[in-house]
Amino acid sequence: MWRLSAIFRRCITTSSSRRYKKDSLFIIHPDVKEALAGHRPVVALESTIITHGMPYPHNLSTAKEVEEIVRAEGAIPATIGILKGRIHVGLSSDELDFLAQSKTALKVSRRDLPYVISKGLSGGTTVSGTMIAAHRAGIPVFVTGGIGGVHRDGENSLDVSADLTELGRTPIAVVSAGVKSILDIGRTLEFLETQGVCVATYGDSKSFPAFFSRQSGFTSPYHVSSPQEAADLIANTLSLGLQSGLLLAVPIPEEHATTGQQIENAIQTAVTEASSKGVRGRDVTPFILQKVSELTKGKSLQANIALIHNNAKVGSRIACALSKQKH
Ligand code: PSU
Ligand code: MN
Repeated sequence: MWRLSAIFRRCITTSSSRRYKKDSLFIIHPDVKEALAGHRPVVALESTIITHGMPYPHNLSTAKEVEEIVRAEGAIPATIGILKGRIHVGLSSDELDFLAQSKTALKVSRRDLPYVISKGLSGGTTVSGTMIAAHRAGIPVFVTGGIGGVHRDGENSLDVSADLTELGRTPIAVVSAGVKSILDIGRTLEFLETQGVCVATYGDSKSFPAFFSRQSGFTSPYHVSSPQEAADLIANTLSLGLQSGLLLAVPIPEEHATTGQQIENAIQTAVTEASSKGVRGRDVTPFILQKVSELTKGKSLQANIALIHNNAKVGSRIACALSKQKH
């Protein structure tokens, strides 16, 4: 009798996640740890953009510039990535350098995490992978360039980024320049609605931005015009215990949006080439990004860098406004 009840107690107190949880899987950088403990603003940053989104050395310089912008705005940057099977929240300069030059780093979304960790591999975390780690570390604001979405022809291929389902299940605010027109923007917005994701454009436009251009032809469900208003959305998502994320879409600054039509043509060519070459699954987005940069002779890369800088500024201001609200 005693034995049985002891076993029963063990079963109800030892949930399977607790039994297998290893805190050493996460390494939180001391600066990030200190900021979180002091309830100071922290901004999470992804690393697939470093390992798969941009060529070396632009990937490294951009990653460092973005961290500097976050610091200049009064927040602490936490670039998230995987090194030898451990999830790092906040990377040192050498660690950033390693990921930027690595030829073997994997692209890590939710589904890749168990494998990469089991094998002790290294990788850049996508929006989905980064959201998971940021949430676990207690960082509600995450800045990136662009998120994944429903691919063109996605209604047939079912190529729908795990970023969208992650936004539906993890309460993190993702600050991005919207969705690239390499994707089906209309279906992406529909899917985000189904997933319960609160989508708002930041600034004075009501249009949902399309990464390289300020307009996508689609109106954003909502619109906020200050860091405070954006922080209110995040605070209320958290106080409602919604468990779903937010997408804050920041249009590319006007002065960098001029190459729109040229990039649009390059995207068309790249999407067609990806499909005729049989590029599939996780390779599609990196293939198209690289091709578009090549076709526009680096102009898309310059625009990409400019919008990430801007997102970092806006996201940091939102993180600062949110941290003031909480305390
Ligand atoms: N869009 C970009 N640059 C990027 C990505 C998307 O402009 O680097 C990366 C992000 O990490 C995003 C991922 O989470 O690609 C989406 O990949 P997929 O479409 O395979 O889900
Ligand atoms: Mn995909």
